[in-house]
Formats: sequence, C-alpha cells, structure tokens
Amino acid sequence: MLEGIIKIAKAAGEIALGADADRHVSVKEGRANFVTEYDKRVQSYIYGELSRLLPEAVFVGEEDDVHPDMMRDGYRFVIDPIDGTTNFIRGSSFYSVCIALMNCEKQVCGVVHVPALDTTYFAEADKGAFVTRGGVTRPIHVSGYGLDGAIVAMGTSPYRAELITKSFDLTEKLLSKAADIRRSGSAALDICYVAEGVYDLMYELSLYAWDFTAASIILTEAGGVFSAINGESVTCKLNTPYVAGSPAAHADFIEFIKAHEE
Ligand code: LIP
Repeated sequence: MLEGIIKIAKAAGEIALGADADRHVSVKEGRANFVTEYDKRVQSYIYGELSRLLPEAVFVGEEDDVHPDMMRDGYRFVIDPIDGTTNFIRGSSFYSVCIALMNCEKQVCGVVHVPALDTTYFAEADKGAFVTRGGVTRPIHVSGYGLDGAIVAMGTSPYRAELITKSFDLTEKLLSKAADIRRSGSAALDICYVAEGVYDLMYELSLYAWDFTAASIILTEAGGVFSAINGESVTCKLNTPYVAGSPAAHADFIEFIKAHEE
C-alpha cells in the first residue's frame, strides 16, 4: 500500500512541476486564501488513483466542496494536493503533495512529497520514517534539542487575521530561548523538517487536517510528538492549533505556553 501511495504522490507532483506559468489562481474565503487550477487537478488525479488502490476508502481533501466529520469508521485518505499553494503560485520550491491513510483514529501511513526538491518523506505505522532525496533513501529521526537553542518553525495565515498578532507575539517570546525562527509556508514540509531533525519544533495556531495528517505520521514514526497546542490528541480533528516537536522541545513548549498564559 505505501509503495503505491508514494508512486501516486510522485506522479501528482509531476502535474504540479509541469504547471503553466499561469496557475489559474482564484481566492477562497478570506484574504489571500488562494487555490489554483493545479490544486484541483492534482487532487482529482490523486482521488482517481487512490480509489483504484483502496476502493473502500473515503476521502477528506482540501479542495472538496464539503468537509465531513473526521470521526469516521474504516479507511480514510486525508489529502492536501498542494500544501504551500502561495509558494507554488510564486514559483517557490516549498510546496508539498500530502497523502495520509487513516483507519478510523489509527495512523496507517503518510507520504509528503516535495516535487521541486526531489524529496519524499514517508512512514508506515510501527516501521519508522524515511526520506528519499535525489534517489537516496535513509531513515530519519528527530533531534535531541529542547526549546533552548531550538530551530522553531511557525505558520500563520492572512485569512485567519484574528490569530496573526497572537502568533507573532508567541514567536517573539519563543525567540528568547530558541536559536532562530523559520517559516516556509508549507506546514507539512516544516513538520517533516522536524522529523528529519533539521528543525526542532513547529507550531501553528490554526491548521486543517489535510495540512498536517500525513506529516504527523512521519513525525511520530521519527520519534517526534504531535499534539494540540495544549498537549491533547488531534488525530480526528479537522481544524486545530497544533505543535510538532522533538520530545524535549514539545515538552518545553507545552510548559512554556502554560507559563505564558497564566
Ligand atoms: C498552508 C499551510 C501553512 C499556512 C499557510 C497555508 P495551504 O496550507 O501549510 O502552514 O501557514 O497559510 O494554510 O493552504 O497552502 O494548503
């Protein structure tokens, strides 16, 4: 199953790589919440291929017209066809094709393919996490960093204006302990960088399941911790504030949030 999903993610990535200069951009609800013809085309391709791979599965995808409750029995694919759409529109390499397979609340496997970087992160439950980059595959594991000296990634959205000040206030506070801050524009890619030990923590005050589910499977299989920002599980929530980190950085972050909210 995992090999088949990886093959589909890579083929989907070729659609994005072959995009016209005109991405055929439209705006969803809220300021700068972009979607392109390619987000829809990639999602449609992925749905068609996965339906052949696992006919009994249902789908939750960013570009669906209606998003069902995530608490569903049986197999469920959670898909972001292009995570980092604004980057994709502007020609940045930091966008990813995300495919997660869940069986109710159980993580089965996750694939995050970064087409423009020839990089594919993948993991299967209880079998570890891996990255294939330039044709070379190796296991990945989170770092040993706590919050002190950590590379902290964060995300925020112009279309969640009510969270922007809180996001940057928290980032400023974290920078009193962290080594530096990063913000790629693709949550899935940032979480995979945490899984690879390149970053140590990633948080965002509001993100959808299609942005984080595949990457969270890779992160936990790489020894990382993924939770809501208060430490609770997020497996079957559609939209939530979340934090991903090495065990030490995640624990420090949860304590840091408690100390700065009191
Ligand atoms: C993106 C997220 C990112 C967030 C952006 C955007 P999309 O997902 O991955 O972390 O900060 O605002 O939501 O919309 O490009 O799939």
